[in-house]
Amino acid sequence: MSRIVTLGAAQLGPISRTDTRSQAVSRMVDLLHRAKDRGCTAVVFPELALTTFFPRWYFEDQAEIDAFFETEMPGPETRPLFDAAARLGIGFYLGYAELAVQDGRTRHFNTSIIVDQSGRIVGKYRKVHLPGHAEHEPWRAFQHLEKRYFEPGDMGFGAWKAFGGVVGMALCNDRRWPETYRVLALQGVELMMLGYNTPIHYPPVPEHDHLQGFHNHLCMQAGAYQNGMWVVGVAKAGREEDCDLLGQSCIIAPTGEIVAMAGTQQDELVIHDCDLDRTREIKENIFNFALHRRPEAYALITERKGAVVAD
Ligand code: ING
Repeated sequence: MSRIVTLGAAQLGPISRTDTRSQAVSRMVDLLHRAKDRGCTAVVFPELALTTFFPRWYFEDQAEIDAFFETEMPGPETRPLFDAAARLGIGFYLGYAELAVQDGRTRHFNTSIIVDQSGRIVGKYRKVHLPGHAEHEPWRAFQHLEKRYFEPGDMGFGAWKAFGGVVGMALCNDRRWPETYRVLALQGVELMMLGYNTPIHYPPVPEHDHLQGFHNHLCMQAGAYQNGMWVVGVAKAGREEDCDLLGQSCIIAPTGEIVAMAGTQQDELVIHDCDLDRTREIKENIFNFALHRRPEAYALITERKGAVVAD
């Protein structure tokens, strides 16, 4: 028995601050056409795929910040992406900055959606783990102000039936936290889609800069294996506004093996025929949760936020 779904990791190269959403969308439409030619069911685009990674700068004017956010999805500039996807019969994951008015309050989220092959939004996720800092820190070569510009996601980690399986989403820093994969896997997720914008230089610990690629794959490979899921991780890559962003977009099997990876730092489509039934090799054996997990021993994971050393 096999449930093959052909997935595309649709990596994007740099998006400059002056690039319009329409320019980013037309690059993504090109990738959709390439995906169609190669028989893809769905593709994964990066985090914040419509604009440059604006948290690298400190803004004081909220209007300047809000200009990077989408107030409707799809909107006039993103509708061509939805139309092309529906015309080609390809689903997609898209990361973007979401401005939402909820209960009379304006909210700002780092968001991703899953759109099915008919162009319908079937799921939305709002980034739970916001990295970086909330105040201007001029000592840094560049800022990482996600804690300033976004609120923590208020939807938790969801799972949706799509593309013939059970699909979950994450965004960038989420991929470094094992809880992300486990909460999805406890909902039966067989495929995690995620986009990332990861600077090579990490100002707090520059001696780890050369390890960014290793850590990127280490987290996703471990998450895939320990939860028996396919992971498609897709970069916004290359030198973007003088900041080098990690590429290495990849498709990882439930065994933890990287089965396909990008070889450039620009727009690139990486494809693999993913057999969703291969998740069973892991989920029904080495990581059979119902058989082997011991939740009664794990209470601290949800009860305690920071580490505490007993006296
Ligand atoms: N970016 C980075 C990430 O988690 C980061 C932040 C960079 C953390 C380098 C640690 C080291 O990949 C986002 N957008 O979360």
